[in-house]
Amino acid sequence: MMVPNNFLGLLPETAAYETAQVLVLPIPLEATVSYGSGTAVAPQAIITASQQVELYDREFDREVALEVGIHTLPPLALPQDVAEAIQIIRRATAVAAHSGKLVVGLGGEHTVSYGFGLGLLDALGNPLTVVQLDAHSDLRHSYEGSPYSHACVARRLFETSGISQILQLGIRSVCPEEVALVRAHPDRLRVWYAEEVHAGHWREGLCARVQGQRVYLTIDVDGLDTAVIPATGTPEPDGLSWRQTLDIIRTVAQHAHIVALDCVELAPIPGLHHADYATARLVYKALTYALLGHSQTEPGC
Ligand SMILES: [Mn+2]
Repeated sequence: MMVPNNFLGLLPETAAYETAQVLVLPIPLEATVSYGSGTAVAPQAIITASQQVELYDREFDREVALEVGIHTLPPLALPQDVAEAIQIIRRATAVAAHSGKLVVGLGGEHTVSYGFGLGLLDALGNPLTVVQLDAHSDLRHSYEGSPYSHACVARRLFETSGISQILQLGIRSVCPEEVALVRAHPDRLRVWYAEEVHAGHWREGLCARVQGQRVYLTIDVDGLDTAVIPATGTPEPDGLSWRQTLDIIRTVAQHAHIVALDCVELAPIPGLHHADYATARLVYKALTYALLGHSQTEPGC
C-alpha cells in the first residue's frame, strides 16, 4: 500500500484540511546558506522520515495525530529573490494562521522564520514572544552582505514591532555585535547559553519570561547536539540533548500558549537518515506539546 505523502503518512480522513487542528507548511527556502547546503530538500526529507514515526505518544498515552488531525499543505514555490520569498512566506503563513489551526512551518533555512513571524503577526496580532532553540543568536545586522541571511533572522524579528521579546536557548556561537545587542536590551532579549542549559540554570527564568504569553517557537536543528542531528549547514559542538530539548519545549507549553512553530536548517545528508528521522520526531513532539502540553499537570517552576 502506498503511504500518503504527507506529514506522518496519514490517511485522508485524518489528514483532511477541514477537520485538522494542525497545518504543516513546507517552506523549501535555500537562498543565503553560508556553509553546508541542502535545506531546500529538507521539508520533503522530514515528511518522508515522519512516515516512520510511531503515532502513539507514551507520555500522553494516545495516538495524538489520529485525534487532532494534521493536514500537510503543498510546498511553497519560492523565487531566488530573498525579499520576495519572505513576502510569499509571510502571506502563506498569515492565510494558514487565520484558520485558527496550529501552523507548523518546515524549513528551509532559518531566513524563513522572518516571513513566518511576520505572517503570524498579520494573522494573530501583537504581541508575540519568540522562543528560539539554536546554536547561533542570529542577531547580526547583516551577514555576507545580506540583511536577510539566516545569520540575521533574529535581528529582523527583534526589529519587528509586535515581537515583545526573543528568548534564546542553547546558543554557543555569537559575535561581539550580538553580545552587545543582548546586553543593551535585557528587557527584549535573553540568551541562555549552552553551558547554562547544561547546568540546569534556565527553567525558572524561562518560566517567568513566558508565563501567560503567546509564543512562536522556532527550532533551528543546530541547537541540538550534532550526535542527534548532524545534518545541518553550520554545526557547533556542545549542543542540547534530545531530553533537554523536549524539557524546554514542554516547559514553554505548560506556561505559555505556543501559537505556532517552525523547524529549520535541516540539511539532509544522503545515507544519514537518522537526522531526518530525529527532526520529524521532534516536530511531532513539539506540535503535541503545543496542542496538549498545557493539560499536563506538572509542578511549577
Ligand atoms: Mn543556527
